[in-house]
Amino acid sequence: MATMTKTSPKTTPPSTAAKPTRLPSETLQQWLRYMLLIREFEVRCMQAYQNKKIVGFCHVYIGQEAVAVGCTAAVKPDDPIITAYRDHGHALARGMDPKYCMAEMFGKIGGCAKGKGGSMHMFDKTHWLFGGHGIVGAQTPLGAGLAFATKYIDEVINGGKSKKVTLAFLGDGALNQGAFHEALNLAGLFDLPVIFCVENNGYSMGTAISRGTTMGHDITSKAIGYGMDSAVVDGMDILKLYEHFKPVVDKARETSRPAFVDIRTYRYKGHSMSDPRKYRTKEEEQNYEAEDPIDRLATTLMADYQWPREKYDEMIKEVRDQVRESVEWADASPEPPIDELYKDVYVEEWGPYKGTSLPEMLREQKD
Ligand SMILES: Cc1ncc(C[n+]2csc(CCOP(=O)(O)OP(=O)(O)O)c2C)c(N)n1
Ligand SMILES: [Mg+2]
Repeated sequence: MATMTKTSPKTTPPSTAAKPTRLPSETLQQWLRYMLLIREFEVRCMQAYQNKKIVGFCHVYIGQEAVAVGCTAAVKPDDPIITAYRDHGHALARGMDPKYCMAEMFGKIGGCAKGKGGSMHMFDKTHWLFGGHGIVGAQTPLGAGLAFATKYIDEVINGGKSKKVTLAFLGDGALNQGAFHEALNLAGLFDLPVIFCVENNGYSMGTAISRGTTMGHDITSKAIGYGMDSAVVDGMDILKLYEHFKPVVDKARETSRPAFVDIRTYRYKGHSMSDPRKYRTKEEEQNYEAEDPIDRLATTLMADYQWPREKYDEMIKEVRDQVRESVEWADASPEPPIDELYKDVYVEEWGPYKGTSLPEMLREQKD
């Protein structure tokens, strides 16, 4: 178990980092494609919501694309990831086929959770994505638990050859939840390789963090109390994000210690589909949109890597087609049959439902 003197927590301001190595053009193109995919996916979700193809809660990720794509790029494909309810971006960045993601949005059987979870519950076992959670902060102790499990398996079964790092994403609003503090405390005590990635978009629903919603002016001060390193990173510029986030991941893997990262970002749209955003000015939104993470990366590729404009147009078209196809696929996917209601609730079928499907039970009841 760790002692508080083991590491001296410190905050790393982005400006002090060494000059980044030039990443290959292909890597940047891949990131751009993922960011475009998320943006287009979300735009189509908003349309589908207005057309009542998607119902219930729906929180889109537009503006925050660089965070999911950049952070995911900094870990290995089999490092666990867990997040809150603004989760479509993480699922797509992790490699979920957009058709499974869209079918989940539509509540169809073809969805990643057979249409039983919807927007807030994207799960993908093959891509090590553990949700998608609707209760603010609830995923943070689960993130610590994932790190505990991977560390235990690595040390006890794999002889230290499979060190993993878990990314636990949360919003700035989750900083005030008790579960978050319990998770940080245990992660610090048990030396858990988990990074608490705060997607600090400045708002918890309609309340701005700048109004003083959480104690400590610099949110990284929370990490100090739990004996872990922290960093502040720019979430609107994927190159800067990767440059500062990757060393945090590498260190967590090497030292098996947790870390806390304040990722500065912005959501362009409302908290959810029913939010008219009256609590902030158009000017504020336009200022962020002028620094758009997708435009920024595309500009870098074209200006610094001589990537042709036609290739960008081609990429946009391919992504649009892919998302349109995913909408069509989701639309065509059937509704979940009624006996799905009692499946996937317990590992083993339980109680009165054991061995009997719901339609059979209803039939029996009628007789
Ligand atoms: C425990 C709990 N309290 C309240 C809510 C209602 N609620 C849903 S989202 C939200 C705001 C969270 O904001 P933040 O964590 O910053 O995430 P963001 O929406 O900005 O991504 C609240 C209060 C909830 N889902 N769970
Ligand atoms: Mg927020």
